[in-house]
Amino acid sequence: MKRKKRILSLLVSTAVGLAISSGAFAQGQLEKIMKARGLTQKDILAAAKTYTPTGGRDEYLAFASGGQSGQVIVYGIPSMRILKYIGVFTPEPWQGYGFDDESKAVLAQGDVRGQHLTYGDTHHPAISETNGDYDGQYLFINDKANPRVAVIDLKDFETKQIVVNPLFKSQHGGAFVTPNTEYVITASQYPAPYENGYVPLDQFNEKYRGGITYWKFDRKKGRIDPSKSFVVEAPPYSQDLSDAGKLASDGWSFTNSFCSERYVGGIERGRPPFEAGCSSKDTDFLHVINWRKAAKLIAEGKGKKINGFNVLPIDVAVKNGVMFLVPEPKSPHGVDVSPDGKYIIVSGKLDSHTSVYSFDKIMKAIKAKKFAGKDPYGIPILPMKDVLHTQVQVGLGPLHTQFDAKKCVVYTSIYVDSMVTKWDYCAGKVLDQIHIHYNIGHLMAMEGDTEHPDGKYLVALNKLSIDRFNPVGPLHPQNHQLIDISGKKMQLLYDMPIPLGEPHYAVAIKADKLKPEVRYRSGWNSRTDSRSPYKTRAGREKTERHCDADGKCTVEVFGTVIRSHINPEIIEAEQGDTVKIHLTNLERAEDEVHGFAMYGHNVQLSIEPGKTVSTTFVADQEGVFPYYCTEFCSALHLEMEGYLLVKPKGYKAEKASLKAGTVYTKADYEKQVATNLKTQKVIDQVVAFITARNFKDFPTVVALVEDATDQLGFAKGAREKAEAAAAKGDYQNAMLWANQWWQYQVKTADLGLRAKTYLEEHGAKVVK
Ligand code: K7E
Ligand code: CUA
Repeated sequence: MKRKKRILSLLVSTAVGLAISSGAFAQGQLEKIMKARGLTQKDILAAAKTYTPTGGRDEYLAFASGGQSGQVIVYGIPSMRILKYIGVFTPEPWQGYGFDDESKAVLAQGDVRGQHLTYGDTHHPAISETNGDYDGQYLFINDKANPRVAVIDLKDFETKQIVVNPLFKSQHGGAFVTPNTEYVITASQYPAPYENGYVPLDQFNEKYRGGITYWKFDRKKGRIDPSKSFVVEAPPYSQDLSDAGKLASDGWSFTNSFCSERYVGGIERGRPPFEAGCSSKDTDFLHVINWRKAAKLIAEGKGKKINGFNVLPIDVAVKNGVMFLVPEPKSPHGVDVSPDGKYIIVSGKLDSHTSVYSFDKIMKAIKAKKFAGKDPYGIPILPMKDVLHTQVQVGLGPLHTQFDAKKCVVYTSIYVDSMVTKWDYCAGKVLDQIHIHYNIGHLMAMEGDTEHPDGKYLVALNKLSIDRFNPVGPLHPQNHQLIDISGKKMQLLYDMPIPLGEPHYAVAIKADKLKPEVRYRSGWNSRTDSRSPYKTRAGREKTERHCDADGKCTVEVFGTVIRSHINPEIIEAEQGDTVKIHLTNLERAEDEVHGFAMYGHNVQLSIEPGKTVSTTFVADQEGVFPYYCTEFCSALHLEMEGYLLVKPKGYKAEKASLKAGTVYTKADYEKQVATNLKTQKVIDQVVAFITARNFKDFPTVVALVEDATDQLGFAKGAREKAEAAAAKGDYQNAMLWANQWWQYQVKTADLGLRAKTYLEEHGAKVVK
């Protein structure tokens, strides 16, 4: 009891930040809460390890596959707070992904055989590496269903490119990068003919093929270059996961397979199903590939082109010592290379062992030409016993392995037993086991597949959550479980439900390696990373209507958005016109995003500071179509609105002037001016506060000040218009412009106050 009290008071003093002397009250509070919520000391300890105080940041960022949602999920560790869903293969309206023309062009790159696809089955994200460690620049992810790879730039967490594999008809074993991201590796899964035509299944052995694709990544451009990419042809063995060699095994890659039986099902014809036929042999094949040599052969013209893509045929690969096979236990799943590159760990789903292969022994066997024979395609098979380092009994249904910071220590997911096994692959012994809820697939340790894993935390990515959360219908959330691996025994800390498709793989990077931007350069097309030709400056907004020789007309809007108006606010078109709207966000302040939604046209844009986005549609119905900003961006956000007016063909206006609304007088105008002059005094005080301090030492404040200066400039312009109208006795417009003058002042004050708060919170100093 005494010990328990001591732990408690320690916890309280650290967690609540109170000195021991004043801890008694908090301790009493804590005990009360623990009792009321039924929490144990273990729970409190777990909470202290994951709880991140308000405003706090996480040590790691995880990128998880969103499975068949076709997205990537970004969350923090250890808090397990979701930060973003990145639209990748699936439209995502909040981000305008798949709604603005710029991102539609990215999704269209992923069309397969003329078919536009609006989902993907994402499995394995990979962070770009430099010298075998995450560099935080790019993220890649595969689509298993439609063999594609997407490139996400971690400068802005946006999808920039989708490439389609023109040979494969499914693609699972990727994305995995080589140690300097020279290539992004993806392997086919279900064998199929490379060509797109019909080939009967009785030609399976001869015409159906697997393969491993090495996508050349052009880091300067930040894009994959398909013309320099290639496929190493492989037998129809149902290739599964891959991993790239590193250090000792750099230049090589490893891909396993689960149906070297080459079985073809047909359950409806009375044949045993695939599952029986694909698991009948005791072993399948690990493919060991010298990708560096393969790349050289392709460069020398030793490959051939199929569907316009480079292919290294099996016979050329075999003749040049590019491909070897190693038997691996029954229907394996994961293949993982150790941080030093010396060992390759393979887990057989139907075996209770993991098999550790020695790269050194593999090389020795190859050098000595010590083969156990050849497969039907002439590929040399290395004798299993000669290249095995050890086999360890880890539990039933081992799948994937991740590496700890501690030498030789690894974690393997055990699917059937719902466990994680911690074991030593050098000495070949089990160290610890922990139960998982339920049926773990992949698992992720911090930077756990690099040359320098961080250890600390492990996340179990589970296939089922069953009874772990409040029930929400037959479709359950997915369950990511956070485990503390810093001690000798693993400790379960937290369950995080994710309401998106199956979590396959995830990768976690130290957060301080990421350097995302907070705004775009002005007028930026974020998808091509270049200045948009539609960039529009303040005061240069315009709407044009041009018609071609066939009388087809286009209304083209070059507009801007800034708190709190969309310019233009009225767009006119004739029924049948094509409407193109380009909008540039003029804001420079952090997080000042505007949205743009329009009635009835499937238009929803996200316009982050500096970004230019476009939408194109046909105004095929006459009518009135309001549009508005979809982000609550300021006090007058609801007023951030406008109308698209689509007139019937040949419509003639009765009167050309706009005269709706309230009528204002000289008194109204003068009252508004008095308010504005008072507001200016407040602004002057804030400006005095800022300029008296070393604000130039704070880039965030400098940006805010620039933005505020802009707004104040706009205020000046509006004031001039108001005064000009008043001089002419036009109090209607004088009042409206005086009001607009005030709106700009409010925005200036808002920015100024944000800057002032920042300076106060960051200890700015008074300068002389
Ligand atoms: Cu779900 Cu890597 Cu596609 Cu295993 S994979 S679990
Ligand atoms: Cu911009 Cu609301």
